[in-house]
Amino acid sequence: PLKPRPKIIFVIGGPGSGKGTQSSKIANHYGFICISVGEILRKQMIHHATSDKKWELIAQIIANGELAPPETTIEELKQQFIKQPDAKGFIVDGFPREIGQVFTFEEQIGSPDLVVLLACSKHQLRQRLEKRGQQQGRPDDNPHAIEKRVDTFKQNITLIMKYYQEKGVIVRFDADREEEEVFADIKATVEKRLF
Ligand code: UP5
Ligand code: MG
Repeated sequence: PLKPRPKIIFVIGGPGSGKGTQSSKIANHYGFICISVGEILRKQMIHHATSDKKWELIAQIIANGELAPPETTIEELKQQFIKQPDAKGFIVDGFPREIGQVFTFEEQIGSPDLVVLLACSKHQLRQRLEKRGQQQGRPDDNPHAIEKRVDTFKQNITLIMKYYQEKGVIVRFDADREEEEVFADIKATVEKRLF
């Protein structure tokens, strides 16, 4: 018998909405592979930053809170899918970021079974990221880049939402709540829609 196609779940939302937190919870719970596009880009940029002009530029873009070139992003993401053909499912944290990426992913990889949208107030986003900035120092957790990341998200989310609403695959979650409360709701939705 044919193996079932791996499930694909996108987790999107503003910066600090809990994408990374919820994505790893879902992945752990269902034994899915978690792919964080932001993490991959950060790793690559640290690895190549001093030796490669392309990644030097991407490091600057990310530190500014803007979007990395879509070709590079898709290429990195595609590698992860190719590398792990036997996965039961993939959780993609922080992708797509703009409507062009929605189409490119669909052409080159496939369509998501579910899109989890984490809706979080701007106040809550800022508070979480400023706190993390003091503790960990991600290069883009400074007030200027945080504002830019929020703006970039706001500019792009409307078209993405509209597209997935028409397909009937997007579900919005109130992400201002406690981690566990948010996760319980996501789990109920995943169970209903994917299994
Ligand atoms: N936290 C989480 N949930 C909480 C809750 N319910 N209550 C209280 N606190 C909660 O969470 C953020 C912080 O809040 C953490 O300290 C957490 O403990 C706490 P996290 O789970 O990290 O949220 P997340 O949404 O993942 O926030 P993140 O900062 O990672 O979001 P971004 O969207 O900014 O970051 P990402 O890594 O996805 O992208 C970074 C950059 O990469 C982008 O700005 C862009 O430049 C680039 N990029 C692209 O160009 N293209 C892509 O496709 C992807 C990324
Ligand atoms: Mg994250």
